[in-house]
Amino acid sequence: MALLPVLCYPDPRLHKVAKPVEKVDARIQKIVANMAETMYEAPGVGLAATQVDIHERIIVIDVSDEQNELMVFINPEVLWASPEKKSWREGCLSVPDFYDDVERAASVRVKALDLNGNPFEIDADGLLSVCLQHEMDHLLGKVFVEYLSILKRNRISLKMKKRAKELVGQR
Ligand code: K1U
Ligand code: ZN
Repeated sequence: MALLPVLCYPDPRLHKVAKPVEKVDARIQKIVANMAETMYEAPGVGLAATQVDIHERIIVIDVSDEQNELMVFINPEVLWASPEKKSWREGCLSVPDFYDDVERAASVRVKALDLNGNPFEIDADGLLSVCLQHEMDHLLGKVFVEYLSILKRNRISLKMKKRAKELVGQR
């Protein structure tokens, strides 16, 4: 297994639209294993393939307290979203150290393929619902800061660019 570098906002590659996985095979299983290792190491509760510069529809999530309940979603699709909305303070491994409130559907029903290529459906609410919607946005090239005001987004962009420059200067 390997740790994968996570792209940081405002990297333009975060805006690429991921393609569906055609076949769940050993290559995809290896990507999933590496994504899971990267998510746990960060640490995070989710990771979309887009964030590690792989533009295929793959998500890993673990919202358990012990971080020992890995969930894998290949080619995820929202079947239903509740009209009821809920606001949640979100973070993102591609926008480290920034957190802000985003309003999304309170509950969703999602269908996807598992690690063996078998279809399944899941009803999600709470953090799992938020995380699924956040990660599925990544697969569409959308980062959560795009829900914030243009002022906040520009401020985050500037701070992230400054931080990237400082990191290069330290090398
Ligand atoms: O997509 C990502 O970058 C992962 C992101 C998922 C997420 C978290 C919260 C709301 C919406 C989406 C993160 O995991 S950010 C890190 C984080 O929230 C966390 C880290 C360690 C323990 C618990 C939470
Ligand atoms: Zn994210």
